[in-house]
Amino acid sequence: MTNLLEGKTLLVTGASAGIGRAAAIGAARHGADVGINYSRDDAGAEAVIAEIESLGRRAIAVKGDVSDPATAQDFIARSTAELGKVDIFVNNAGICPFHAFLDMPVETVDRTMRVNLHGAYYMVQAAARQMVEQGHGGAIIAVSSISALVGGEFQTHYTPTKAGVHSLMQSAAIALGKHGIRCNSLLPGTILTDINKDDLADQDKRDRMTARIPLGRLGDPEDMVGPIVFLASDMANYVTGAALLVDGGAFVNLQ
Ligand code: NAD
Ligand code: RM4
Repeated sequence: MTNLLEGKTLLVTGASAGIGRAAAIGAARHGADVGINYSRDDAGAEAVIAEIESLGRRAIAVKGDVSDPATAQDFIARSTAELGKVDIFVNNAGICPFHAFLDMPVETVDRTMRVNLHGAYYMVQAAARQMVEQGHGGAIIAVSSISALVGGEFQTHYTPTKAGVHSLMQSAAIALGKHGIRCNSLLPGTILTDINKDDLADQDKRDRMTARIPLGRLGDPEDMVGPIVFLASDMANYVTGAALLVDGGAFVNLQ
């Protein structure tokens, strides 16, 4: 294991499970102290904190719903008070309640936009303010998606939020470049987590999705760790406004 994040403090949202959990623990393995936001799962968050501490790193969990702007202020303030600073911010929290287009409930559209897009905006802004105040730059990574580039029949509310967070990274890269803060998007393909457990319980769909992937398998949260650590680390010093597709080749596989 490298120490690419030695001496850095990384914060990540929605990290009691899935990709966020893998990012939090993976960053600690690479030397970072870690603050996690989570919405509901106290036991999951406690387990992540225990694992990070067992690696000899400091960790804090702060509960809160990212769709509330106050959660962003609270997460950044309490993490900074506990861990001293914020060097890297990973915006990961997200939902995808799969549903058909023509009868999509208004509440489902609103909630998905509020969590995925508004939540990202408030969090990224709060993290950036802290980084600017500290005065030594930083790195921001948004977990966008392959769905920023391609559509989904049951994701008409979701895919615009993933295109939106990537667009947020592009504009933030411009706004924050003068402060030495890099902003990039991670575009995962289909990764086996709770978000798509029900959707992929449909074996036909699962087989179709797998068949599209040149590397021959769906992704695992652990597959996201290297790309996130790279974008977070000084190895990516001249990378900003970029998007890194991590999908086993699914996107390019037309025929
Ligand atoms: P997941 O369901 O395991 O994780 C989502 C996390 O976000 C959970 O910990 C959940 O509690 C948290 N969360 C949900 N609403 C929240 C809120 N209001 N406030 C705070 N936290 C909240 O699924 P995942 O696949 O790990 O998803 C993480 C991110 O990765 C999401 O943004 C998702 O869009 C993105 N993504 C996932 C895939 C995939 O195939 N799994 C692919 C591309 C992008
Ligand atoms: C991703 C992508 C995956 C889906 C998840 C929920 O962005 O569309 O295929 O399973 O979202």
